[in-house]
Amino acid sequence: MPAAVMGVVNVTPDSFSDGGRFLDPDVAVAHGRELARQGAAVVDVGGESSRPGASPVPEAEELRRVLPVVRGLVPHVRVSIDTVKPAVAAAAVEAGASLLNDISGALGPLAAELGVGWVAMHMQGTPATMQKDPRYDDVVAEVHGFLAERASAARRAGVEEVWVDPGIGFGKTLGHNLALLHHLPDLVALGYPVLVGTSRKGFLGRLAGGPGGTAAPPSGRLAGSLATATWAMVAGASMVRVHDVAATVQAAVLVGGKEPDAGATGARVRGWRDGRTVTARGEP
Ligand code: PMM
Repeated sequence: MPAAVMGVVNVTPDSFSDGGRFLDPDVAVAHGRELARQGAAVVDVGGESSRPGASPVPEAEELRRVLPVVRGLVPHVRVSIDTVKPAVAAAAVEAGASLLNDISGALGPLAAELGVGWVAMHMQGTPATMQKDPRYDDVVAEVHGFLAERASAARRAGVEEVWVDPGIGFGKTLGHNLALLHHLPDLVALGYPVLVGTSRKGFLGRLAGGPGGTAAPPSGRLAGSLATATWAMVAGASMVRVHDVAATVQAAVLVGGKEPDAGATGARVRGWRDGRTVTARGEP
């Protein structure tokens, strides 16, 4: 089955690539529905930017941003909530979100309590400081070790749907990101479904290069975004988190090697059964 595509809707004024575009809940919902129409199996709603240097958002403000958008999207597509705040996660699940996208890798026990899926992501430090001087003795061993430990603890606590994500760009240099991408097959071999998010990230801007030796802006990073998403899917990732859904769905179909069903716009994963992703019709 092709990998699933997770579309991003950031309800924030300051996210690095789409900040400020979807602050109006109606606009955010319309965009999320459009991503679903393009073939996103999951739409990831976030109300706090995690770009390097971003400051935390008060809980009440984050709730105000995300809840109307979660409510508006739930009838149309599977919704994940991108938050590190337990109260925001709980309220979003109450509103219908069924996947907790947790960049802190700390909310496994809460996902067990709420009875929803959980994405455990690796991050060194916090968004405010993470890109200052990230260091590892062995980035691949440390990230994979952290994820294996958190994922198995969450399974033991009763979370059925546990995803692992190496956290590309979260406290990592260009070299760290490239090493983690190169070793994705080893992360897949741990046995948990893998989610990877490289879309429009800074290291791709550095690779693409802009005028005068500067990094290419987010709008100039599609080639690197697609190349890395395609590689991630070839390496066995089960889901990629992206802004450019339509293009990535094409890549997912190509990597999957099977024609999509008539009427389907792309690779759709609606649910989760017996430890495997399933399509809307419950097929593996
Ligand atoms: N990246 C961002 C935000 N949330 N969640 C997961 N699981 N993995 C990621 O790589 C990830 C994430 C930052 O990107 P954005 O500001 O464009 O949302």
